[in-house]
Amino acid sequence: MRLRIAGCGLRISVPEGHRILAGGETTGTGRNVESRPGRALDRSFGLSPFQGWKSLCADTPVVSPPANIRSASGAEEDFLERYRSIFNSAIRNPQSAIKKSAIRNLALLIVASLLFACADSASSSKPSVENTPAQKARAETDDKASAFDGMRAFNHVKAQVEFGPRPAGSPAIERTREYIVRELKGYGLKTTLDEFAENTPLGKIKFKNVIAELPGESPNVVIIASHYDTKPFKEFNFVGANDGGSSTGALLEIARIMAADNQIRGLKRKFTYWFVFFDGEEAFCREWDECLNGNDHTYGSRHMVERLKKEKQLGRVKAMILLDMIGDKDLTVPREEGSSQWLVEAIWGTARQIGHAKEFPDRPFSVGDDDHMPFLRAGVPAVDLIDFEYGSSPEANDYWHTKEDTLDKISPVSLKIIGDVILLSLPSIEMQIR
Ligand code: 1BN
Ligand code: ZN
Repeated sequence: MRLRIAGCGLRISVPEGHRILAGGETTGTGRNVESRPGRALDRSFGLSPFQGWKSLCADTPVVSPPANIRSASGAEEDFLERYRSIFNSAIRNPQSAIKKSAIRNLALLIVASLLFACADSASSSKPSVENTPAQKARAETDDKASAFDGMRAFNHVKAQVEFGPRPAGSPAIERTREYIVRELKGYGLKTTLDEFAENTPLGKIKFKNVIAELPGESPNVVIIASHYDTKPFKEFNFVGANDGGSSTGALLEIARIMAADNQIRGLKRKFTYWFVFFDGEEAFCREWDECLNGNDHTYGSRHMVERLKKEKQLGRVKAMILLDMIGDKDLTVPREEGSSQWLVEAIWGTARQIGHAKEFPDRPFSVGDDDHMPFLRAGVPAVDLIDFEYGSSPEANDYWHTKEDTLDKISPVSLKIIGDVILLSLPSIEMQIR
């Protein structure tokens, strides 16, 4: 049973078998407290008084004692004893016992729950395991969105556009990089720069990939990535609101949410995550395959794969998810055919489940090449989420690589759809990785 408290959308739930009395007290047998299934204890909040209670805001996990302390530990016994005594005395002497002991304990519970719920409001995606059919059904209806903030992501796009054109090696990309690094470090993520130099059609250029790490239970890695450079054009100011800006904005917000899940809620993900911002995705020549025998592009992703191979670390990377051009107001992300199909199934399946089948249509699309390809070629499962219908009419792509790729074409709603779909796909992706 759940109590809703206006304000922060707080819900307080009562163990099965208990009812909420008119005065706010709870009653019941307490028999379900010991037997309730649940997920791991959120250690960061020292929750022992509330173990066994499903609680709080919509995105709060069931907080139950781990199996190893459920029957034996002193804390658990204390908890049970306190509630047994309240309920027993309530039955013996309903007037006085409920009023004194139960009200005091319920008040304590409400105050602590409020603190917990409000601290929790910046966090996001739910843990993946639902135990009973009822929990599964509830999870399916509750889990339609994450805490991803579309407006925050949009403001990151705006900030990038304000730096102006950001080709690899330019002063503006340096400022963009400083902005990205400042954000990532602000989320508490260990952030490193991988610097390298390559010959390009414009001579030797220095590139820098930005990598932020969120450690998980396993050293094995899932990469979520975007490129943050923009394509150089002499004839006009190309600010790449969608192409470079949108995916970078969305990735920063995904990183913030996942870091908050870890730091505020104490949730440790199964896998280590690397949030990777690639430099030098764009070709310096006008056409993608025009120069350097078709190698005038994807400088950052090719470098990362080569480096991981050299350092014998590539085997740790179990999946790579690439975002590219995902901010269009008219968001359409068809299934990228060259991508690993199990990742496509996981992501498009989640999109359908949470009500975004329109933005993630089931029809195929082939991008040919992008930053996911070096990973695929090296045997790493990878997927590209790219909306290549970015234009003046639904199927046109006439804003791509033009001066029309500006902030007014970008929507915080589209960015949030991408953020929600990615964050809510992760449990299914993690489950499929051995
Ligand atoms: C995506 C955005 N790409 C470049 N800017 C990769 C790409 C290259 C997509 C050629 C389609 C064709
Ligand atoms: Zn481009």
